[in-house]
Amino acid sequence: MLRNKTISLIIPCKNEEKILPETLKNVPSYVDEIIVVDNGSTDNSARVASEAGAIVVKEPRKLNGIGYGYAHIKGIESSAGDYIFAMDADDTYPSYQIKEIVEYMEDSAVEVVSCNRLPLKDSEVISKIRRLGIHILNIEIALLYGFQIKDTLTGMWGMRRSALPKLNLRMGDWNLSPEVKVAAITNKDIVFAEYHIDHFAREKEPSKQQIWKTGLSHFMYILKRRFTEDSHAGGFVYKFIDTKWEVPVVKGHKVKFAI
Ligand SMILES: Nc1nc2c(ncn2[C@@H]2O[C@H](COP(=O)(O)OP(=O)(O)OP(=O)(O)O)[C@@H](O)[C@H]2O)c(=O)[nH]1
Ligand SMILES: [Mg+2]
Repeated sequence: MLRNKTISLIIPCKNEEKILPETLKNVPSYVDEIIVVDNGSTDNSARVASEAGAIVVKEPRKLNGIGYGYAHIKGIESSAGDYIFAMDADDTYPSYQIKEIVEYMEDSAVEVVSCNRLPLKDSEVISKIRRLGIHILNIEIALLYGFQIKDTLTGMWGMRRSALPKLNLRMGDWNLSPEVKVAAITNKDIVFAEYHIDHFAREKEPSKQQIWKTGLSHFMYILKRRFTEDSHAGGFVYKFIDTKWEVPVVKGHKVKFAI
């Protein structure tokens, strides 16, 4: 608990038994509940998590073989905190920064914080090709939505419970990650900000990420979403496709900024 507010931390997990104890050990004691959402692990991740004191929830659903988004959605449904944070199981995100982020949110009107990894202190931590992919998606969002985000794909974020119904998160696969940011940016009732965090290299467990496939899926998701459910949104490209050459201002782009 911080400033009388309870904090839930959701950790999606698939086969991370070697690194999970380290990740959980590093979570500060002011975090009220840690929910590890196991999505079909074939190793001892679930046992390791419950031995470390986490609540373990199972979520079997997958979309195209990936259950990352379903795991987050299940974790949110199972959580009770005033603040809901999320991060990966692979000990690459700084749970020790949750305190400063909550204080920052408490002292401002910010409702959703995306924890931006860039620029990195150690450039080796995310490969060049992945960083290029992140920049391409950042540019895509800037062109389509007129908002400059610095890290579309961070796996760490925090939000007040009040933001949840407004975000309406639905993506079951990896696209939940860009969905969180785009949903927050486009919602006129959500005050969104990025917050610069530390980031570390994945160790002990090998990466199972298929970066080209996932990257293309993100690109298509952001593009499709802009012309379907976000067709009201403004954006740089809009003036080229709107015959009146008007750039609509998205109402409520109040405090969309980065620190
Ligand atoms: N619930 C669930 N979690 C998954 C799934 N695949 C991966 N995860 C977890 O989601 C988080 C992010 O996955 P990562 O493999 O770290 O993805 P990444 O950070 O993009 O790439 P690497 O760290 O290089 O592998 C980790 O905590 C994984 O254990 C899945 O299908 N279901
Ligand atoms: Mg990772």
